[in-house]
Amino acid sequence: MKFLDQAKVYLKSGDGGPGAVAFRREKFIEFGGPDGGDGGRGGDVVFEVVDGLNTLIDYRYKQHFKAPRGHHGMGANRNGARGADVVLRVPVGTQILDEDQETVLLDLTEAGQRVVFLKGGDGGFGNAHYKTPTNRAPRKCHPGWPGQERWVWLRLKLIADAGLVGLPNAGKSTFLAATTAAKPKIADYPFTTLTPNLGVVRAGGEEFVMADIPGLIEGAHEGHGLGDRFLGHVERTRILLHLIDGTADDVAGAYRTIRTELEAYGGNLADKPEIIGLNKADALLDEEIAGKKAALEAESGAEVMVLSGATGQGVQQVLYRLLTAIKESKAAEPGIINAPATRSIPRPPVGQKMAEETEDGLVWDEELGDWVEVDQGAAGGSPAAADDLEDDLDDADLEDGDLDETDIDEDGAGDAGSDDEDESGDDDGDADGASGHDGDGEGKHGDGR
Ligand SMILES: Nc1nc2c(ncn2[C@@H]2O[C@H](COP(=O)(O)OP(=O)(O)OP(=O)(O)O)[C@@H](O)[C@H]2O)c(=O)[nH]1
Ligand SMILES: [Mg+2]
Repeated sequence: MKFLDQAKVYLKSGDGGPGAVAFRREKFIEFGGPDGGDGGRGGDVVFEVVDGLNTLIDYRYKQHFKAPRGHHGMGANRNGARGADVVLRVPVGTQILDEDQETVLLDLTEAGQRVVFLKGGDGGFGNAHYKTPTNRAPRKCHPGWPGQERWVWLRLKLIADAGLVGLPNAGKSTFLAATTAAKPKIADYPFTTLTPNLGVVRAGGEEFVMADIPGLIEGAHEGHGLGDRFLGHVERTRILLHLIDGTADDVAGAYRTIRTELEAYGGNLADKPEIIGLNKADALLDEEIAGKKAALEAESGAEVMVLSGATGQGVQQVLYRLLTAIKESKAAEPGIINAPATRSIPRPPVGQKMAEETEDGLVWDEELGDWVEVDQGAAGGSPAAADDLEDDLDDADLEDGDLDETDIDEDGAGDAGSDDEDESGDDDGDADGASGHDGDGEGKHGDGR
């Protein structure tokens, strides 16, 4: 099954059904009175956490979820039926984020959990409800209350006890394959792993879950390589195993690169306990091991374990360390590790389009296939652009105006205005700036932004 860990969906709960206006009509019963029933409630939007699911792939194919409205009321005091609920089944570890991708609205961490996220609107009253001693034949009913609607992001953060981090090719997947039954892809080129893998480690009669994520490179927090968004999958782990390729020349540099990325990612990652492993020891001479271990220890200020995922050397000791730390952490904090909302470089998930513009002033450029900054100058009406233009115009006037044909002509009064440019002030400047692009500038730009 394909892996997808974020999706944007539209949710709407059902509107309430309208009440009815009806009167009892029966032979020999005069003035039977109002008997319009109430409308039914609209359906709710419900999240249900299911076991055995570890992807949000279903939400790539269907992104709009609308619960049906409540049925209308009817005569003879019959109330409308309520609308059916819409149930979204999500994997354990899914967070529901607001459109800003920062506010966590729901954190679904337990299998079987069921949360009503949007309530359906209440049904309206029928006319039977409105009868009073003074108005015994009301022709009034309520149309029902609307449901709620909103766009939300679903973000899956896998739940594992230990997480593997490191540069590409550090041997993370090899380590996972050696210690668990998982069969991740392993190859001697960077970015072999494209999506996270989970495996269950059995050590010393106990088990824990380990997560292998794609490698990080320098600048991952700016979107380089595969970016840092897969780091979300180790946010809930209790400990990180940081593997360093021993065959690399600069092991200290490799360690530093990853630490920088962990810090840049934010959340709780940089503060997580970490075990440092100098990997691929089988391919190194003893003196190389000693030198590189010392370099790493000097850089990190912590103990460095030497191992080889390929031959199994030192692996048991690492597992034992991991298990001990996990047990300690579980004793101190039995619940699932809280994962704060972290925002990585927004990228539209495959097959989905994101909002036109992000808060950072970035727009998605279809052709470039990347986020680009909004060109403030092109927007025309921005004060900075207007000021620049004003300066240009002033300069041009003083120097007998190269710009005359282009911009100053349009002002008409440009030359006259230049005499008292200081008094005429910013307002003119703004108007000029806008008029360069479209005559009625301000209002238009105001709407546009
Ligand atoms: N000699 C030796 N080679 C290893 C060891 N562990 C991994 N390798 C080799 O290193 C290469 C990369 O291993 P992977 O396990 O795919 O590395 P990774 O960290 O998962 O890489 P990405 O998924 O690209 O981030 C493969 O060719 C492995 O055979 C080891 O302990 N010793
Ligand atoms: Mg890998």
